[in-house]
Amino acid sequence: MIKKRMQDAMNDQIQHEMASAYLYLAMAADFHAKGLDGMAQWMKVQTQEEMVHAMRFFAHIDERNGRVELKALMAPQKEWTSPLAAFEAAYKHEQFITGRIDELAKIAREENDNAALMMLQWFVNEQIEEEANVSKVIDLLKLVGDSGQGLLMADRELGARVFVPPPAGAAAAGTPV
Ligand code: OFO
Repeated sequence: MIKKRMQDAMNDQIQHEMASAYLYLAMAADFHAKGLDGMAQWMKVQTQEEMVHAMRFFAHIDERNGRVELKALMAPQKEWTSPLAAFEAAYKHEQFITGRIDELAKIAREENDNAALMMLQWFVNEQIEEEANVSKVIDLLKLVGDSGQGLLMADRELGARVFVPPPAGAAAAGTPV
């Protein structure tokens, strides 16, 4: 059975992952409103990934006989001044999430919770990818600068991103995807 301290920390993380999904969905809405449908698609895929992250924590708590407790979500920001500003905000947010995962791993070590530690290893790797993905887009947008044509090309490229659902049952503890 999962210990209360670990369960509480993971319930907080479900809230963080859902807040991430909400933030990226708000960015998608802003991109759609500005005619940047490719970037909106990129953010919608990111939203789906965040939901998968939340469900991994949900499954882990549940499978270890714990109690999932959902918390309130705040309304996200509605508008960003430019695509670069939005992706920079996303990058900053991912760095915050990486810090939360590190904190969870610290709690797991302190509680001698090897099951949680194994499950969290997936997230440690995932956060490297999350930060790298956003960072790549920031580099691209910096290259594009003020070029309208460049922005349209970047929009088309980012619109090619597709969501790959995890295999059935992969939300379980430590299952590699
Ligand atoms: Fe769940 O990784 Fe982004 O926030």
